[in-house]
Amino acid sequence: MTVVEDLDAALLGAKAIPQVNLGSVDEAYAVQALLVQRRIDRGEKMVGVKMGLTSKAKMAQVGVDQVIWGRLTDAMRVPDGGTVSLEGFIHPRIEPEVAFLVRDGAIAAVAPALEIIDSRYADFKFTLPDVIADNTSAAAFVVGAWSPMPSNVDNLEVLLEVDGAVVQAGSTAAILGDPRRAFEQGAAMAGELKDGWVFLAGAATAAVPLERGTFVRAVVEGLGMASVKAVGSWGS
Ligand code: OOG
Ligand code: MG
Repeated sequence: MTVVEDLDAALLGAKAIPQVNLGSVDEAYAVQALLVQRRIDRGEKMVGVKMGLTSKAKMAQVGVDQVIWGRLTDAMRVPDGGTVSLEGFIHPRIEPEVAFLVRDGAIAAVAPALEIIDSRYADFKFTLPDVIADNTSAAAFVVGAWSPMPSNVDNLEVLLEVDGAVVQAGSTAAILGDPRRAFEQGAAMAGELKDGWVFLAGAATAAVPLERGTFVRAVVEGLGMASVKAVGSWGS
């Protein structure tokens, strides 16, 4: 099987595969495009772009120190305050994000967000090309209420709470110094950002395992929160 088929089978069967050790970043983005195209062919729609490894906390957690980007589809979107079924995930983690709403190639609004990542590789272990090929571990995301862009978006406190307890704390300053920089880089890397798309700037803190039955919130100073409840169990 090809790498695209292997990654797609891992996604559909919720079963991790060994690292594939792709040779180059260009090859990896080509694999990602084909992988997501399979989802589009199954009826999903592109609804945005996500950045990955835009903070040192995230780079350190996965041992890869380059900014990457991936694709978001409507099937990954979970309503704010809704529930997400862990059925179908391999070993999900959750992390706090800042989301931007795209209009005319620019930022039209900002919202607190959560991303659920679920590497299709065993033990969440991958190289830079491998994680790019795996659509940057994208699995699901939640976007809170949109606000107009505040004057300060580069130094807002970010909290990740599980069942009311703070488990990660950081600042939007951790996202390339300013999450708007992630937007600029993402726009250049993705080549195109369409009106109405969601743009996730990348987590400001490390991710934590997403456990069944837990209620998770991302709280971003001045912007409010995004929340989700995890139901069902994962793993095989
Ligand atoms: C890669 C995805 C990174 C982020 O916000 O930095 C990412 C991973 O951690 O598996 O989504
Ligand atoms: Mg993320």
